[in-house]
Amino acid sequence: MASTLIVPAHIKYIQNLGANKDDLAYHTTAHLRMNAVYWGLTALCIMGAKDALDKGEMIEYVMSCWDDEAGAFGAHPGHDAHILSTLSAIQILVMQDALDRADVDRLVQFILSLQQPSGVFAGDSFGEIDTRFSYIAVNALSLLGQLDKLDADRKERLVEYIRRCKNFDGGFGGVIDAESHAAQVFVCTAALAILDRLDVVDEPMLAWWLAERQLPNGGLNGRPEKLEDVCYSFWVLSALSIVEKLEWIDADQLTSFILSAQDPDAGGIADRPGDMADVFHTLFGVAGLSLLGYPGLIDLDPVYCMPAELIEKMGLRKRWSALPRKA
Ligand code: 3PZ
Ligand code: ZN
Repeated sequence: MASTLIVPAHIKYIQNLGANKDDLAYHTTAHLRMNAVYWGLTALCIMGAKDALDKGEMIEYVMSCWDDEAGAFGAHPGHDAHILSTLSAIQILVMQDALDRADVDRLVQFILSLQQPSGVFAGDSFGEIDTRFSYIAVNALSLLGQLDKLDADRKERLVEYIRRCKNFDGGFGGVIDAESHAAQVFVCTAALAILDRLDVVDEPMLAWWLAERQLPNGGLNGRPEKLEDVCYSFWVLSALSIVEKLEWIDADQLTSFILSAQDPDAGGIADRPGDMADVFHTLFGVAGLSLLGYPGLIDLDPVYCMPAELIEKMGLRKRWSALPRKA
């Protein structure tokens, strides 16, 4: 079992993901491709290896996913636009310093068109709702420098909807009356941070609920009675970071748990030890390690899940804390 982060293996793993275009897996995951590119690129950035993928090719791929009818990005060329692939595309363009390629006005129109009368955002024109999409909307508007297009009335309706997703335990659910779930806690807390409305969060109660997610094996679960999973390292740690209570979990134990989910041969990180690695858990594993102060990694902004230096430079930094990076 690996006791350190095997950076070269993970870089190679991410480079290989796009290489086998004849693989069945490449085609069955086309609906996730734009997100996968963001997950891979961000993981590389955190490991200080941003240039391991070709920048020009990546930008052309993103632009080939533009859905001109909708005015936003799909997950793969020819796919319908969705807010999730649109945020990933914007994040990639920002990280590759190519946001000038985006049609900002049409993107803003697309995003605003998804807000429902209740204040919440849908993911696409078919109208599935979930607080995830509200976070995605404010994150995307903010990265585009257009958060002011969410006028006072829209903003108030959104904040009220998020407030109504808050539960007695301090956590948040994905819709009103849904049970608290760590991923929903992250999206609601991060959305409120971007909107400068952290007053809505019951911070001590939420930090307590988040700290209780750590299990005896060091891993974190997403809600009571569930199994640990590497991706919750990020959902839970980022929310704890925003409420400045990262010290409430045992960092050494969680670090060991994440490291034990690595595939030391093929590279990549799985949801838990022994399972198959994927790019999603590879990103959220290294993102968690970055917030835990793991040596040699780049600082991550937990609100945007992008390199902290970049978010700072764009003037978008919100309140959060990280553990001191170890030598
Ligand atoms: C995974 N999606 O709906 S998904 C995702 N999950 O697109 C991507 N932890 O087959 C990968 N579980 C792997 N590569 C899993 C993204 C989910 C999250 C599922 C998962 C993660 C445990 C069961 C939802 C941002 C975007 C999307 C999500 C969360 C955050 C799957 C199952 C679902 C999905 C994709 C593959 C196992 C990778
Ligand atoms: Zn997971």
